Amino acid sequence: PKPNGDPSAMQMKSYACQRRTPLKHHNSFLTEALEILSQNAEYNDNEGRSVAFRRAASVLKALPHRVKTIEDLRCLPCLGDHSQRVIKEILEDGSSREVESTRQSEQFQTMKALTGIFGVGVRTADRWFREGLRSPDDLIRTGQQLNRAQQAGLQYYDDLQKPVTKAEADVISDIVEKAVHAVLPGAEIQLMGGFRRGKEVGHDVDFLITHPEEGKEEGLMPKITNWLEEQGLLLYQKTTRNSYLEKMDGPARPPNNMDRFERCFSIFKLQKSAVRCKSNSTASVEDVSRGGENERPSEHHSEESGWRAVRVDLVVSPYSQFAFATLGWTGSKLFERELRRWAGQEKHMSLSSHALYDSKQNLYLRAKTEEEIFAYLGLEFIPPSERNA
Ligand code: 8DG
Ligand code: MN
Ligand code: MN
Repeated sequence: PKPNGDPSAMQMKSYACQRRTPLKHHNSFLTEALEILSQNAEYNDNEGRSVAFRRAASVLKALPHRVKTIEDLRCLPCLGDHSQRVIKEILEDGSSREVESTRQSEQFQTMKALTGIFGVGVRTADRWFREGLRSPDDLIRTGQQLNRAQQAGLQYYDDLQKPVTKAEADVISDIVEKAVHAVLPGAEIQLMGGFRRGKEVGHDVDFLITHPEEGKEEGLMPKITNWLEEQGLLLYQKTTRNSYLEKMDGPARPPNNMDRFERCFSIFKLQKSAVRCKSNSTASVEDVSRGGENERPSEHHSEESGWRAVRVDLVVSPYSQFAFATLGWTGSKLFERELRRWAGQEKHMSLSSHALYDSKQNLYLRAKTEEEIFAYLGLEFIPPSERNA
């Protein structure tokens, strides 16, 4: 490492997992623009392009100062011609024509609105767009075939569009803790995702659950969701086994013995009074456990009721995989992606939320903490609050 104080010592590393990326940074005026282009590429099923723009944005998030001139970009990694052109235009003219026309485009706005519905992915949204649909209302109006998730997504659309606050996440944490301990004493629950990285708001609340006695966690999820359902706290839930392996690990998925994560996508019914109580720090979970009043089957408007819908993700991990699961569910998504790319390309290892496999030694590396995993990977430990890549 070069000495501190020397400007050339400020060398930007090229993998996001080698850098510290705080939540608040100095270049939102540029990163928001690049992220529009990234999102648009994703809507057009161009993953390579999408990741390239996201990496470029991420480099700017890690800079300790605001970019003022194009000279400031010299020596920075991950900035392709296209990203540089966009940055240059914003620095010179205050905005980029490509970004602004993308933002205004009917396709972009429609895809944003439709993929914003819980249960709707890019494929489905794109099909609806090509059929002439433009908004959630259009889906209802034209009587589209919807699966159970999408029906819930529409029913609670307004609520789920509203950011979840940390205060709400804390109330949900108390509820999840109570549910888990009711069905499995001694279980451990950890808040994951954006809130673990220090975000003040999120689109959902993520939890990881385990038990120090390996095996005790098996079959836990249905017990948790049954308890929650009995208390009238769940508006929607779908529990899946193995979805992670199928979706994200592709052909290189680890062997069956690790196929054991249970995941639950859910929508909680959160009493607003509980959040107010919690803010006054007089909360009791009893306040939030009354449900059961009759709901209208159609769209829910939380202004008119005492509760709101909140997206919650629950994951159950065996204790032996807990460190990997913790690392894998903390995010950000780009940070995770870069960790796996680093492992594969630089270390000939394969990292997942279950395990770390060393291809050279032909063995799985055990870890009890995130710190150990970073060490195996030859990376400096990056705390969750600096993983906002
Ligand atoms: P937000 O909710 O505030 O918008 O941000 P977030 O908490 O960072 O995003 P998230 O969509 O809730 O995702 C949280 C982390 O969970 C993210 O870093 C990646 C991880 N994650 C998924 N899906 C899957 C999956 O199927 N498997 C694994 N291992 N991780 C996943 O989102
Ligand atoms: Mn989240
Ligand atoms: Mn989530």
